[in-house]
Amino acid sequence: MPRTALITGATAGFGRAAARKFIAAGWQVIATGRRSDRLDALRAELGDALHPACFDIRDEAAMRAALDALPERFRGIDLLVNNAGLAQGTKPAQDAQLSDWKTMIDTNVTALVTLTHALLPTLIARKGAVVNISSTAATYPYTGGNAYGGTKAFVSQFSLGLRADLHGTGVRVTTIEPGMAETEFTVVRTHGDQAASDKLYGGANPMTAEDIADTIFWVASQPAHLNINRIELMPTSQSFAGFQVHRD
Ligand code: NDP
Ligand code: 8X3
Repeated sequence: MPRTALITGATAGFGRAAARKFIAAGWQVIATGRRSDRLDALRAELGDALHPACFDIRDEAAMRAALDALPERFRGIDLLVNNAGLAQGTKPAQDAQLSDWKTMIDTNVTALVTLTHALLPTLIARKGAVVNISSTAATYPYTGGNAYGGTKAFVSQFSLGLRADLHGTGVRVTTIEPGMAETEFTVVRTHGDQAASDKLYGGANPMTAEDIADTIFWVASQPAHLNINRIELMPTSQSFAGFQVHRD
């Protein structure tokens, strides 16, 4: 019987690349997202090893209905990849939209903990694993990162807490903290500004969705006695800058 991964946010970016990677390696994948046309296309591409589950991850009732509706052969989930997430806005806090902050918190934090809580009994029964997609923004603040960085700091710290609580259960927990990777992330963040996305990534040789999918897969492929706690990765072109100083 193949192992089963539930990958949230599999209609684009890291999640879609991960769905392809895991299915190519013989896993079954439950792929989630809101865009049913993308999920249908992925099902057509990858075949019946993929189960599409279309729902807004912020909608707890829809999430639970999708879990309840899983076909029998997809119910034994061995791996939860909490990947669905987003940034909204690049403005400093004093100019940011509160609605953008709430969207990020609802998606990156509340939905992530809700799904994790729902799947813990299954994951414990199967000695499974959780991979949480955080960000370098969890550790390194930058102007305009405000609530996004806050949500990702939550994800990283929640992962460590989960790991402590799951001590002795055999369930593994890993946080992956990527830096700049070219996906639909910046188009979403800028509310649809493809030119801004092209400008950000242009000439920077950013990481790709496949780089992160390979990392998720590598984590999931480690032997049961080995837990990767945390991985931080960046493109070679990206590094650190100093503090800013305001002068009168
Ligand atoms: P994409 O925008 O390419 O993909 C995001 C995925 O999340 C989509 O499949 C989208 O599906 C899903 N998603 C977003 N909101 C919801 C929602 N309300 N309900 C269901 N699904 C949702 O971005 P990435 O692949 O880059 O991002 C994946 C994760 O990686 C995110 O958590 C992001 O914060 C993180 N990350 C990204 C980095 C980057 O540089 N790209 C770096 C570090 C971390 P749909 O729209 O169909 O619902
Ligand atoms: C996405 C990376 O640097 O845009 O998490 O915050 S960054």
